[in-house]
Amino acid sequence: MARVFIGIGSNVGDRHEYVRLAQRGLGEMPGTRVKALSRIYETQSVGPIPQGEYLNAVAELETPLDPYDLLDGLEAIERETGRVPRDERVKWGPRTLDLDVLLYGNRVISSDELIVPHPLMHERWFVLKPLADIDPAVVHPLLEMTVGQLLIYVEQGEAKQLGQRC
Ligand code: PH2
Ligand code: MG
Ligand code: MG
Repeated sequence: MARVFIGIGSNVGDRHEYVRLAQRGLGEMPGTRVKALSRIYETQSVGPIPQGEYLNAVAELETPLDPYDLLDGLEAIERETGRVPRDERVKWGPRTLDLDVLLYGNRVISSDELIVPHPLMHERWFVLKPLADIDPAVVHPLLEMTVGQLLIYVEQGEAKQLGQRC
């Protein structure tokens, strides 16, 4: 069983309904249990494309799925909300539902399909804040800092300098 954290984001349509659908869908993946859910935050969109505000949350899972089967499961839940397939999407564009693998235990993965830890998580308040709600002592395996420490860096505007190792 792996301890996994999933980032949840929605900024199109019935955002609350999509977040609820995500929370339910995560617990319906084979052998998977949702161990904790963060609060839900409304956040200004971050990135190059101006777009509506997001709802963001994080879920902690216990799952027997390997990272790639987990990714398939996340994409199936995204598709239930009508999200367009990966190859037709606008990078950084608005989305009904975005489910990202933030951390998969202490694993470090870098392939075409999947990068773990999520390469921008250490700079993003909308990821670190809900993750710290669940457990601020979780350690980022590349930066060897806790989520609580990373959140302080972000809130002080110093997180970008950490990025070289991710
Ligand atoms: N996701 C993005 C781009 N920008 N901004 C916020 N606030 N929340 C997100 O989930 C988000 C974003 C691409 O995945
Ligand atoms: Mg994302
Ligand atoms: Mg994504």
